[in-house]
Amino acid sequence: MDSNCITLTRFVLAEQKKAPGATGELTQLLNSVQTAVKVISSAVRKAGITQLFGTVGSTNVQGEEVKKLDVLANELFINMLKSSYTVALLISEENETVIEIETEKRGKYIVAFDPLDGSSNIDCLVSIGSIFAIWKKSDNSVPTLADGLKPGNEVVAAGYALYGSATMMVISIGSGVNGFMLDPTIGEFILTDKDMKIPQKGNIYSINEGNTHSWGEAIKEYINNKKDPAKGKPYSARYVGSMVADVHRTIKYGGIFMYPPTESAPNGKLRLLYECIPMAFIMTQAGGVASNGQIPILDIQPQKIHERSPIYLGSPDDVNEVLKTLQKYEKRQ
Ligand code: AMP
Ligand code: P6P
Repeated sequence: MDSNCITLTRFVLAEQKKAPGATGELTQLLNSVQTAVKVISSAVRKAGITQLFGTVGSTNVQGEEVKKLDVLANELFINMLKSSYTVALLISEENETVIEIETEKRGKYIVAFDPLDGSSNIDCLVSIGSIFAIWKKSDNSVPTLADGLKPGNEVVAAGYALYGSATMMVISIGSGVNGFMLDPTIGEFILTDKDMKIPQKGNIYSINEGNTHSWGEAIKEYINNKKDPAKGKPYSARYVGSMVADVHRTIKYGGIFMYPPTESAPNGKLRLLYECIPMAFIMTQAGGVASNGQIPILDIQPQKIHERSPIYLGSPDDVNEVLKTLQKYEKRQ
């Protein structure tokens, strides 16, 4: 046992001490997220035994079947964040409208989160995750919906938890990306992946090829090129169907993850505020690129809390290649 191990709690506190004038509110907020993730991790790992698999018989604002673990994860995030006295407004994938905070409990941060992403994979034990992004409210006025519609380039911190073969939290507070593995024997996240950086180029593409029929010509050409030995060593295809798992692999190994527009999702399927923006913030901090096909994800001005966006993210060389192909077809129109 390392008597001087860097826990997530210790790491965040050390980072706070480098921030002039910091009151400790952001640290408290990040620690409340950490607590929610630890409980979710425990619930996910024993869901089969405690009858937490299955559905609650309702659908959420996205029209998706709500799983029991979705409800638990959402309640955990809301309760831990509300009781941290650090947030003014919450936006959850599971809630149709913004979640307001009682005046006496309000703090200065706004958090958008997907409490359990990839929940269609829960019952077959495939990796799932939680995703969050944190902004600072610009003034002390009563929080309104407008406070929840900030662009990704105003994010203060973002992160995800991956409930995979191990539980890992990957976070960025604006100075790089760090990964922490949960040691269940002591209930602490331990720094295992310091200053994560994505390779400049990879050899893996990640996209749902079941949608091939409804891709644009540019994506069809790009994916065909990745498979064509005449164009170079073919890439490997990897697709989990849980954004957190696909993005984490992309950061670790390089390559590209894409969810382009499709017939059933003309603006892409992934939600801008609590999937695309946090993942784009982390990817950018890790030296990668994240675009909606036209502009960086972080530059998009959100209009609605559940709006969707196409997303192309990963190694700079790979994302820039797909953007060049998109622009080539754009010019032809
Ligand atoms: P606070 O008053 O503690 O909420 O912090 C004010 C600002 O200081 C935050 O919005 C961050 O920009 C910075 N800061 C505070 N805590 C941390 C931390 N743990 N890591 C990095 N930056 C921090
Ligand atoms: P599809 C999970 O439902 C999710 O929101 C993301 O985690 C994942 O990347 C995507 O949808 C998968 O969507 O249409 O490929 O099943």
